[in-house]
Amino acid sequence: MPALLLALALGVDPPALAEWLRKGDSRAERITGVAKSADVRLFFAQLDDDEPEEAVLRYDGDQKVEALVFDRTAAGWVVAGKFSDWWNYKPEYRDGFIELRAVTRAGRAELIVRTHSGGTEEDAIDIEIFQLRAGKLVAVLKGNEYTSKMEHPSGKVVTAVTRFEYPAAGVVVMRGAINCRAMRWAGEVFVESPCP
Ligand SMILES: [Ca+2]
Repeated sequence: MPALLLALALGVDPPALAEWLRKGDSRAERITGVAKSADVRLFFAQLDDDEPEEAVLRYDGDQKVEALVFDRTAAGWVVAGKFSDWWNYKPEYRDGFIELRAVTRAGRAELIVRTHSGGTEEDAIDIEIFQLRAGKLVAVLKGNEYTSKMEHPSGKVVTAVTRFEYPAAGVVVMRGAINCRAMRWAGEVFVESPCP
């Protein structure tokens, strides 16, 4: 993250920044690079071990959607990370861009970020699952969701979709038409596990 962004965002109250983005206040552009946003969402969630909830601010800009993740410290709010989805951008990408979900343990959410990337045949979405540890966002799982064409044994070309599923606490399943990969949380990291 640029030092300037970090410095500007230190002490900035996420609800205030959300208002500035909605109204087109020049302070919003200095912090985010976006002058005004028509779709601003502010989420609070418990992302780490300290008591105050963290904040995630999602806003759209010119052909992109972005999110700032704020950690609350004794010195005030600090930006822990910034994410952006812009490749071949469509407004509906906003909905799945940021997800806050307790993947590995109850009462504490992980941050799931879904971004689009280039491809000719496939519609691919890169997925990263982050945990907030001591103010730093640590990626604990990476993968892809995608739609691809494949030939069925009958000779017919079928569309195969692979999606992330969260069937139980600590379990992530990436299931496609003919493939399945499962990961189980082992306390510090995800490990390969039999597909349920
Ligand atoms: Ca917290």
